Amino acid sequence: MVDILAANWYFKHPTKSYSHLFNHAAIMKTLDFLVVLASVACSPSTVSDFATRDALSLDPLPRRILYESITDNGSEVFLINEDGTDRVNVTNRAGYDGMPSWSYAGDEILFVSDRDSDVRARDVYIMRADGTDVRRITTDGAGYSFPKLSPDGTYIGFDASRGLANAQVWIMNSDGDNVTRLTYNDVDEGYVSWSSDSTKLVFDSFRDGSPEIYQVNINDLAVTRLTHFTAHIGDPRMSPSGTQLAFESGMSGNSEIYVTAADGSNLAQLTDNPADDRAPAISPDGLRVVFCSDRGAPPEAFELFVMDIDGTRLTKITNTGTSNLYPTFAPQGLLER
Ligand SMILES: [Ca+2]
Ligand SMILES: [Ca+2]
Repeated sequence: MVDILAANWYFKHPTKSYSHLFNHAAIMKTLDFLVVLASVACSPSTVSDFATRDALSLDPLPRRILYESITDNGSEVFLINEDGTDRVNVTNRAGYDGMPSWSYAGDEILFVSDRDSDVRARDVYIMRADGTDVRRITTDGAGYSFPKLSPDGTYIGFDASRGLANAQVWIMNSDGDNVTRLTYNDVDEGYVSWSSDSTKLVFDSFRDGSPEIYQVNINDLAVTRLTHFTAHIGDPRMSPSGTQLAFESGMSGNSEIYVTAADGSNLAQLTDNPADDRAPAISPDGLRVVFCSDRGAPPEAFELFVMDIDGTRLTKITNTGTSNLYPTFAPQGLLER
């Protein structure tokens, strides 16, 4: 569905842009280092314990985060490290480029852009993670939002109205063919994310009169309601491991970040701040959460924050004074670098 944050899409403020790209050499060097540690970990007894702990505590490279940021060029797709370093503008063109998500291998970025439309209609595109080799996937400009590649690479899940009165949940083949509608309601439904086995899509909807989180099976269209909080709730995101669900809700008075088990049980509140805390995503190892918040930001602006899965070690990682939206951690392949 078209998110509340969408109201900020065209909100423009001056900001810096960066053109440097992924430091692949450093990634490969660290990979070699971890291979050495892993070989040590295969040795007997206490050596393996120490080697494992050392490998974790060294945290050789910060996790990489993909997001949309509003700049002088309108929205752009950006990458940034979880410690706020190495911020890169991947798209760097006038017009809308946003709602980015990773391919499972982390080598490509799916996103929405109006680059080929005279009327700012948005289609789905894919590019290499360094911004090169942009390929157009859809051509009808049908209001595509939040496209996500399934972990097995077969499908793209998304929401769009496609001529209907409300946004609904759809899938299409990864090349844009065979568009199939998955939900049938007269309310907005969307902001999809995939289950780890590529068979289900989590989404938010007002279908039962209040905003809740649901899951649809792509094979038989069976829908399961995951939350029963009867309070404002949205921005659901299944964790890459498929074991945790992150979302925002106003159930405690204002928008806060929450995590549950994948079935909606075991609710945990991670933030407690009068600001608007939105759009959470969990890291592939389940240890960290990235989200956007207007705490300390100018009106209509959102900055990115990262915290541990228990809400501790909160760090602000952007400071643009504009809106930084829809963050997501790099997939496992890039995390274990
Ligand atoms: Ca742009
Ligand atoms: Ca809050």
